[in-house]
Amino acid sequence: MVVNIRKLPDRYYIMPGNAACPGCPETMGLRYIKMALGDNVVLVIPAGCSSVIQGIAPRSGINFPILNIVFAAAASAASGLKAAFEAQGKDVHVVVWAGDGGTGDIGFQALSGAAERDEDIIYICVDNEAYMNTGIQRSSLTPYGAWTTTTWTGKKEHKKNIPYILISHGVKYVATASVGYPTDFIEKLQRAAKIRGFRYIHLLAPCPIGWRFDPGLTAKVAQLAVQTGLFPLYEYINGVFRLSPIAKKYKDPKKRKPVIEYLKLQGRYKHLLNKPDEVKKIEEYIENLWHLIDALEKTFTAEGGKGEAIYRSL
Ligand SMILES: Cc1ncc(C[n+]2csc(CCOP(=O)(O)OP(=O)(O)O)c2C)c(N)n1
Ligand code: SF4
Ligand SMILES: [Mg+2]
Repeated sequence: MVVNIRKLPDRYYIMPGNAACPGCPETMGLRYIKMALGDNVVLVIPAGCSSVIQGIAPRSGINFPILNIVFAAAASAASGLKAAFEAQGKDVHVVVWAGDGGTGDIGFQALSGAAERDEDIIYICVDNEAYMNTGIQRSSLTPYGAWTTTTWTGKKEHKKNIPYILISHGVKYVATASVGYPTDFIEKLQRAAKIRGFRYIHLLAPCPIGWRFDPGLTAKVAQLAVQTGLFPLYEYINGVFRLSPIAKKYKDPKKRKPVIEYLKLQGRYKHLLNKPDEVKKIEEYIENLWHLIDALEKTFTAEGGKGEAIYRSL
């Protein structure tokens, strides 16, 4: 399945004059969801930037149905909503759209429970690597070295690997995506929509406010994360793992861009640009991440090359 983005519907899903900052990655991602899945979607959004962008009815900044829910309950509320639709005989995609704080920290128990029960929902983590809506506090998904208002000298711990944790739950579908590669994200959404059961997509969403970069560079920063090897793009469907076509070449360290190109665009890394030991720690993190990718590729293969056929059939 290859998507032609020009042929997808492009209505006013995100209304002009909404409350998002210029260059906001969350409005980009929300628009792609509707372009990919059409009108048969209800979103479940816990507290975060997107619930503010959405605004207050009847002057909503987002032009599709949304259930707002408390932080800890997004995945369980979505599970109940899906069951209610089923009881009414309605086939609706119930999609959670939650931040990294709402996913990796406060909503994690509900997420893990819904994954373990194989609830028939799509869960998307929109990962801007901090609690942006309340003033850029660190989350467990903030990366090593990054400045936030609660890590003034740079975070000392590495990012929690949520997609890997979800693969360990043995769910039907896990993918990583980046707002810098909309076609890849849309294709993943459409593949996920064809599967029943629990599906998880981790969407990297660089935030110009919290990461301290020029708002015109959101897509570029989102691409650089992939091109430096810091954010590998992949899919895991029914026990088969594969690197996404656009990300395959970054398996080879020589094809990756130097991570400093990514770091130097962002004010949140300003304090460590002249500290080679700190940059080295981030380079080592990238190496370790790719060792894990290598292990996943070797572990989750389909016999007789059936893996590619599974992907092509969806
Ligand atoms: C239980 C609870 N704790 C704290 C808050 C305050 N709060 C609202 S939005 C938010 C930040 C959300 O961060 P994230 O989930 O990463 O989404 P983002 O704002 O970055 O999109 C916080 C801490 C809350 N609403 N409920
Ligand atoms: S703080 Fe970042 S994620 Fe939140 S609305 Fe502004 S640009 Fe978007
Ligand atoms: Mg966040």
